[in-house]
Amino acid sequence: MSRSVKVMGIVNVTPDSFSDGGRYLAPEAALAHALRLIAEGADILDIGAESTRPGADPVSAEEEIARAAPLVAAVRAQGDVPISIDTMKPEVARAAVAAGADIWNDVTALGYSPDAPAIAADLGCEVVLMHMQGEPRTMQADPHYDDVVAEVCAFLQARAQVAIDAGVAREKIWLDPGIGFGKRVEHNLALLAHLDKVVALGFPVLLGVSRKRFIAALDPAEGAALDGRLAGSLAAGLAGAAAGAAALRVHDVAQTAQALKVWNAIGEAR
Ligand code: HH2
Repeated sequence: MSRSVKVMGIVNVTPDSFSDGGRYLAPEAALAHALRLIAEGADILDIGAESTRPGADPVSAEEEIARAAPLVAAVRAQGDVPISIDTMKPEVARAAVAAGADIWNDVTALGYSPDAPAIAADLGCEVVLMHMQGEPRTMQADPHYDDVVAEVCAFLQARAQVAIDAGVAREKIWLDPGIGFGKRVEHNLALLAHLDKVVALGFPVLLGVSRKRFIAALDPAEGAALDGRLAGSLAAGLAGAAAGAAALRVHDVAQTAQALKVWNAIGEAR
């Protein structure tokens, strides 16, 4: 049986993202990058204007909107690929949806401000609710769990209920275990090994493993450099696909699309 796992291509318009910060900050470079990812097979584009890497400096809503909204509008003007806005701030989500975004990807699972769930309902867009322990600046200082899989599942289920209670339609909700967000290597591996438990919560699951640091921890020699993490990103992404992930959030769209094509073809031959 084959499943169609979507590829979400990452477009970071930030000066400091961990893997591609600064590269696509200029509007023309960002649009060209977005269009290249679509040509390479991205089913969704995830546009982010604030880095969430450990230790990253916060960005004002005005600055985030100034970076992201024109790009959302420019991509929207070129076609109808679903666009997601990677932000924790409701006002940025609102501006991005007004510019044509379809999905609010929120690493705080609508927890940035008390009015975030109601604003998501009002916007009527899809929402990605991601798990994070702590906040980006300090989350890797000392993450601790008694049972990481159970705690992440309980958190995601609770946040989905908060969203539904605020008026977000159930079918518009995605869940994401938040690989690397307040998690040690063993926590990330446990979540990947038991991703089926997150899938069993009954919502589509988005998985972000692309170029993340746990890959370097498993292969320090190759993975120290970001461009040495592609093979590990593909391995982790396919493990997620096999566990039932609905979409993979990736930097390397062409390579991920090819890996999924081969994986799908094998599934179809079964
Ligand atoms: N990871 C990052 C950012 N946003 N959103 C979701 N839903 N899931 C993730 O795993 C996730 C995310 C971090 O990656 P990146 O965008 O490359 O870096 P930065 O946050 O430094 O911009």
